[in-house]
Amino acid sequence: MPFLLIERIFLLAILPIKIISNIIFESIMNNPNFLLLSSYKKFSEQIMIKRSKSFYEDIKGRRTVRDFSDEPVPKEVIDNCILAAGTAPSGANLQPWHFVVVSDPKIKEQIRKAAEEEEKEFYTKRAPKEWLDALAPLGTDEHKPFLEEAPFLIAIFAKSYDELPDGRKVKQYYSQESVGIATGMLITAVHNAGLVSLTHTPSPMNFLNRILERPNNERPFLLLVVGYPAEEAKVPDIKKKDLEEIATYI
Ligand code: IYR
Repeated sequence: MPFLLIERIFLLAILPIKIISNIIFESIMNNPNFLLLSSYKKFSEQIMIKRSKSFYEDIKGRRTVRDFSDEPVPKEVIDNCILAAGTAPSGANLQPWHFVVVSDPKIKEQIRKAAEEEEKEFYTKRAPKEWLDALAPLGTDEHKPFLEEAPFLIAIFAKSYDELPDGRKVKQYYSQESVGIATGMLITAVHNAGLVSLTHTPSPMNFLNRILERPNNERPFLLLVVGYPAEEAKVPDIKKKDLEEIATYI
């Protein structure tokens, strides 16, 4: 009997604490914190036109480069570019990306070896003629020396789900889209910093999980090769579509 009494008193004491903590939890969930948009700066129409034009003029000079110099690049530049990519919008702000920055020559060698094996299969067996014809203007083949020559390889992984420290799985939303946006911003940041890059997509890329020791919930999205262009670097003579071809205004 006294035991039951103690239990009852204990329950009575615990109950209000539980109720209050539930109310606090609910109010956090239902009332997200909002801050004033203090980072926004409005420009005049004239300045906007000037800025948009000058950004276009600059970004249209970006080229995908395959001839890299081995000249070292400060790590801080890469850090800043990844921080810029990390500001990308993402599904439910879950930021479903992970960037692995490779500068270790031994790891680069392993990546080159594995990529060239896959690429050999691709160019000699897997790729249909139609695909090889589409690639012909780029002059690509299974040889990927840039994977060892360039100072940095950034392997971008997309999380299909996230894992909490206690092992619970957290679903990610629009992971591919989010990581695609972040990768675009990374490429832009690298260009803005004064470097060149190559979006390399050996297919399949599962070997990146093995070599870079990434968990199963991360899938390789793209391998970005980053550095200075080699002296006399050449790029294919290809054109971008005009505005009328890529946009419709209604
Ligand atoms: N992954 C191969 C083939 C390749 C595919 C596309 I689509 C390209 O735009 C470029 C290359 C390679 O990297 O050579």
